[in-house]
Amino acid sequence: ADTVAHAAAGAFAQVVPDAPPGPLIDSIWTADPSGHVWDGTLWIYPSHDEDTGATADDHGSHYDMRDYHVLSLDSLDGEVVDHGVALTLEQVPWAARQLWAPDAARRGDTYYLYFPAKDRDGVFRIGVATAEHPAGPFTAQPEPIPGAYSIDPAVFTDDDGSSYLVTGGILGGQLQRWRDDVYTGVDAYPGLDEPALAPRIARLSDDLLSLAEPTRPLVLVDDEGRALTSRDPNRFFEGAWISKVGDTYVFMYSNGDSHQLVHATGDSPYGPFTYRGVLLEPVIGWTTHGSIVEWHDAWYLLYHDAERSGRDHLRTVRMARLDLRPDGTFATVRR
Ligand code: FUB
Repeated sequence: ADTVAHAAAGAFAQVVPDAPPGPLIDSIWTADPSGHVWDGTLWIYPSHDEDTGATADDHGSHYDMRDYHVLSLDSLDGEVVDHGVALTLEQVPWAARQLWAPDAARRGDTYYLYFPAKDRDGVFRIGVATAEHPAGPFTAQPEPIPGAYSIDPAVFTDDDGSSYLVTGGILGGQLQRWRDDVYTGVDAYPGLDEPALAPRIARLSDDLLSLAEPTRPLVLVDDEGRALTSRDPNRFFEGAWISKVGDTYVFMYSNGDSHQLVHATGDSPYGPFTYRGVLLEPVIGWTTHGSIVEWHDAWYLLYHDAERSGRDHLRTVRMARLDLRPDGTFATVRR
């Protein structure tokens, strides 16, 4: 893969910036950044947005991505490196279109890229590909991961070495078309006063290529332990991410309609997670999605917006410093 260096000018915002921090990269459109610090380097696995001419609709057909690039950053004031194409749609035997938000993991000397794509029947599945280097090139497994579905895979590895895969997204992400791990093809949403659709979580097998157990719902609750309902503006929409801060598990996600990232905390990766508030004020653009990384003894938020293009599906990855409060929650990053 060809390697291109790009200055990360102004990439690091204060907690309360006057304007969004500068793009991490402006030579390509990037979104949905998943960050991992490995051997001191921040590796970023984003979606690679392109304008292919696909018609916009409620199912997100215009998010018509065809490959992945991997980015890296060696130091806080360093340059963002675009390591070029790491995996293409054509290299995934089962995938037909729409390489949406990815994540990555490492075990031993092997790197794993998890990604959603629509199969030839138009159903979002979750794939995995492996590489010997964090930037790839990645080789996809011939079939999607059995039992995993919908979009936005995120892998969390706990202190005991167990890794968990969390997925899900409603509307274009098709979570509403699954019941008890079976694809129904029917859009079925709970009533407004019923518990909202929940993302799905399962422990991964030791080789990180399959699920070790059936998925279960990751439930979000309010201060009184009641499940957030479909009516709740902070119900889960998409963009799951789990971090561990001390002994507390932090679940970050997009609540969709308000274009915010929000967060919840819990005592187990399986949840339940109690809603704790807004992490990032509304972005420009319909979607928002990101990750939390600890790097150089500080916490950072990676996220995207559509401010630079003015078009929902042509997005830009940014990074802002997070302020960890004494109670283990994060202060809101204001824009
Ligand atoms: O990038 C395509 C989709 O948009 C992602 O999978 C969602 O999280 C949203 O950001």
